[in-house]
Amino acid sequence: MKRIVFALLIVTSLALTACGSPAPAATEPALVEGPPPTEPPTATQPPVEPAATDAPLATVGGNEVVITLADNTIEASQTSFQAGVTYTFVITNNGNRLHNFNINPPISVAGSLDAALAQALLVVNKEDIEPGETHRVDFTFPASAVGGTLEFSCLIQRHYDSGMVLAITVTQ
Ligand SMILES: [Cu+2]
Repeated sequence: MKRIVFALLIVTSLALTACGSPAPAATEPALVEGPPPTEPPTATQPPVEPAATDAPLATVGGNEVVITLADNTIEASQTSFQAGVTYTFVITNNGNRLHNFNINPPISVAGSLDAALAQALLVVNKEDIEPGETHRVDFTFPASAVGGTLEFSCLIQRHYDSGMVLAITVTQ
C-alpha cells in the first residue's frame, strides 16, 4: 500500500512539473528561417576522406614561437616548452642595432658569457637577424633540457646586462 501511494506521489509531482513549465519559445516568430532548401539531398554521396599520407600532422603552421628583439629588450609569445616537440622560432630584430638570439644557461650559472655561449642549445648569429630582418629556425628541446635553468638571451654583454634576457621552462 505504501508503495502505491509513493508511486502516485511521483506521478503527481511529475504531472505538476510538466504543467508548471510553459512550452519554450512557442510565441517567437519564425523570421530567422532561411530560404527553403532547393538542393537535392546529397546523402547518397560517400563522405570525403582526407588523403592518407605519412607526413606528421603537427609540423605545418603549428608551434610557432614569436621572438621580438629590440634595443635592448627581448619578448616571446611563450616561455614554457615541452621536450621532444619541434617549435618554429620566428625571430625579428625590431631594433636599430645588431642582436643575436640564444637559448642558453644564464651567464650566472655558466660562469661567463663565453661559457653560456658554448653551452647554448641554440645560437642565431647577429648576421642572420640584422635590423628589420626576420629569421625562422626549427628547434626541439632535448629531454636533457627538462627542468634545467635556461633562458632566451642576446649574448652581447651590454645588451644582456640591460635586460635582453628571458627565463624559460622546459617540461617533459
Ligand atoms: Cu643584443
